[in-house]
Amino acid sequence: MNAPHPTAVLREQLYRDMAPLNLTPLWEVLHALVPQQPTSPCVPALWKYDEVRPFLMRAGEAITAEEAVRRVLILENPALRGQSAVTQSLYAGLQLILPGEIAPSHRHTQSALRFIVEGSGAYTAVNGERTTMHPGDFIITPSWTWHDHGSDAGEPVVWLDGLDIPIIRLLDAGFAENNTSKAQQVMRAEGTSFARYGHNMAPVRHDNPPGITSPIFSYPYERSREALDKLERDAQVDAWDGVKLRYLNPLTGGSPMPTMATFMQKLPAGFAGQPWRQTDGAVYSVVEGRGQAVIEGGGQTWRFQFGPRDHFVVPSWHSARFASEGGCVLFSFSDRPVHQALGIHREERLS
Ligand code: 1HN
Repeated sequence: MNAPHPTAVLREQLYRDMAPLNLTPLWEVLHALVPQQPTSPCVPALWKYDEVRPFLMRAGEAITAEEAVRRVLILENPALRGQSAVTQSLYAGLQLILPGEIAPSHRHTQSALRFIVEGSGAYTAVNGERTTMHPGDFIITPSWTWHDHGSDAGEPVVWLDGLDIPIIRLLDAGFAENNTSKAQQVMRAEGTSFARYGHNMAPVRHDNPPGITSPIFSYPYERSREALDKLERDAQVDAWDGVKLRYLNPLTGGSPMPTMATFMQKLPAGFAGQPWRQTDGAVYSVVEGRGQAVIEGGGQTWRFQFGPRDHFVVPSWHSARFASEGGCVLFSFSDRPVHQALGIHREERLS
């Protein structure tokens, strides 16, 4: 047997001797620390609503919204089990509220979005104003705003929650507080914020200077759908995205909240999209119609057949392309504003 090379011995001895001082050599990990391109540990994943819904309803029998505080089944990335994360930076879950229930008022530094998946008539209250939920509506709960949910509906209501929990955890900047009352007091009539800021107009002397979150907290599906339909008919359809719009903070042109961007897109009937990739991993909620996503990364290929209310995730720097025979509508969210604020956002259109 050959004696170990003297430099190898020297190095092993160095590593062992300095370990008690919490010192470790960079040169052993440099390549992994600074990869030539993103090597996300996340994997693409699909949650079929038909398979998930029975478990949501069982959760409805197992625990009340009030006892749970939030009755949610977390969509965990299969490669990140136990981390309550759908990507390295984002959390996603499906929340159920049953008729007559209340999810009590609280606030936290994590920002949250809601995308209504099933049922109408539940409400969310944010900063003193209630908004009634309808499928396809997009609702925001900005950082540190009081929020509670309730339901006077005659049916179960389910929505997708998207939060920046892993980002706030990374920064160790999480604070939370419970309200003294279960449901916050209503201070404004429903629809006031939308009337003030949701029609390409704003109050002349408003007390809301442009801030980092949108003054609109509910973006109705009706309006988004109308815009997509018109553009599908009358404008050029993008070969990668179909017809895709992003949601706005109308006072700044930026994203509705500082950590998450949201999008709604329509793939016309017969659409067979070109592939793309981007550094922001994204979570999709299928609103209407059916289609196919082909996602590639790390030498592997995933093919997802999706239909209404299904959810799927496209991790950072995986290539993705979409196709739809009959046409479909997709909502999505990602951490793009963070990438953009840091000047590290990249996207590529492949073909
Ligand atoms: C939260 O406050 C809600 O308000 C939903 O509906 C999911 C997950 C983690 C932490 C807070 C909500 C949440 C959450």
